[in-house]
Amino acid sequence: MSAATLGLDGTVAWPQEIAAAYRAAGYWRDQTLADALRTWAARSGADLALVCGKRRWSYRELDARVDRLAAGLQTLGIQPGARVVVQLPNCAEWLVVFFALLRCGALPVLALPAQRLAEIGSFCAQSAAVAYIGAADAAGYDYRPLASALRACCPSLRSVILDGAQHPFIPLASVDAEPTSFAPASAAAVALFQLSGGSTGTPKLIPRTHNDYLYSVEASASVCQLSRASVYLCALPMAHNFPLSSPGALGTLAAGGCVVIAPQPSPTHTFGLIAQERVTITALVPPLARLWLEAAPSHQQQLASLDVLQVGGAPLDRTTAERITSVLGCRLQQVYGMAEGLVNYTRLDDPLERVWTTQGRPLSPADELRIVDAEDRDVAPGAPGQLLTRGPYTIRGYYRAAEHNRHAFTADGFYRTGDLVRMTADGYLVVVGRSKDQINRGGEKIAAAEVEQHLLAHPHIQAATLVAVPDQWLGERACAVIVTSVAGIDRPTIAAFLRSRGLADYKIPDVIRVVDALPTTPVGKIDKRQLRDQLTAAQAHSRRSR
Ligand code: OOB
Repeated sequence: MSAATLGLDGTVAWPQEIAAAYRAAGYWRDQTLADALRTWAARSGADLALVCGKRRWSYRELDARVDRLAAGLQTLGIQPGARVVVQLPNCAEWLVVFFALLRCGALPVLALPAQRLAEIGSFCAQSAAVAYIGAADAAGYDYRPLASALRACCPSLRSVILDGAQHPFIPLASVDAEPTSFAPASAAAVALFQLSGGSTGTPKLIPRTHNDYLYSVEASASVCQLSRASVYLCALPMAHNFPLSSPGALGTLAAGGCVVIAPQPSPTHTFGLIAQERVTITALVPPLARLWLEAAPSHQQQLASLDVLQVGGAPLDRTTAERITSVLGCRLQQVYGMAEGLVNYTRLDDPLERVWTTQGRPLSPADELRIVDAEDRDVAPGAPGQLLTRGPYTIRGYYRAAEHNRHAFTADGFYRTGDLVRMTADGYLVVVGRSKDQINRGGEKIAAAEVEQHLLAHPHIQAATLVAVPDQWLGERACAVIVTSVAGIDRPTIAAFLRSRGLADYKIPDVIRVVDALPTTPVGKIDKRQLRDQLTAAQAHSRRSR
């Protein structure tokens, strides 16, 4: 940690001279995100800012609602600097809550609707959150028991605010007060927390400052050529960095466009909206892009306004990439990004071959990339290696995680992405694999260690490991390989056990394999590579013999 400074608040700041250089270059403008919304509202006042169901709000209306909620949050005692875990489904309230917290100086921790007590409890504990803001129910799930359990297990939580709930919770609609003014926050301070996909037992909090986040939002809007005419469909969960900031909902507002919010990303929930609102751009993960491709031929007319489809979050195969351009009749943009910062885009005027076969190049001229071998030595040009990066919107450390940061960052502040990439002669990245112990289940990230810990808590599981197996639809699925002395430990038993421990559904292993012993490497570690190879070969064999 030689070059960076560890703040008293548990965040790692950029070294002063580098921060000064980012300001001098105009990347950091020292404006907070809450002030940015004010600027956008002053510029685009009467224009349509967002559409959600029957609600159609102008920029002025969005800004005014944010003012009232911010004042209401203050009357609840939410102070500047306080952390608040937000877990809302895609809806207009998501944006109002997000900006209202920023306006009153509080720091939203952006949780996903799919996360459950194990994850949300850990975020509350790690951030010492004073409040949780969620929904009573969404997509068929009742969040009230989770909210009650949080109250019981997180001593720092003082307010549990739920949209659509009554006593004993605080109904979101009741949090309202006459607008008031707030002391300005520093744009160099942490604005919000993203969550890491992780490779360790506990997902880490990613502190993003106003300066770095706003820069990535505005620069992304410019690379994606967003304008007043842009209509962005927010179909992926809004808390995720991709639909929020790459350029996503925030980039659209920065450009004066309109954000259309879809409750779910399936064709049933989106194609009608695309036609009705004349959507021009949206973002999907590869499995959803494939789902859209299947449904598109019979709905061609509905998709006529769609100009750009961004695909990212997980590897996109060339066949699907080609079909996006031919079947959907729109431009494809590959996006390779991470909640920690760095985002790469293919450019809208790139030749098709490049768009089909690479994951883009960095957003910013100030993004620094190194591709290195196991000893951190630069590999030969074009050779694959581990990607390290630092820059004006890539964090220098996870929140309150000094020990973990020692491994996750180099001494001179490069973030170890855990991705294996190669760089083409013209500076584009191709993601070829991964060195981190993670499963990328169609864009949803699963830290193997986290699930393994839960599996090992089962009284009849003596050894357990989680590995990725290839899947035609999702790219990868999670396979738990376990050693157990008891017959009849099957997937339903394990799924019920993991759910009872509060683990999100997407982290529950898709496949369970029982073995006598786990293979080990010469130093005695579990040999995941061997297991992966065996499972992949067995899968290919059973497919051939079917
Ligand atoms: C995005 O962010 P996260 O934090 O959920 O996941 C980051 C990781 C990357 O390190 C990489 O392993 C994988 O997801 N990934 C891709 C990819 N985009 C992300 N792997 C292959 N091809 C791609 N295009 O996933 C994210 C954040 C902002 C924008 C886009 C994606």
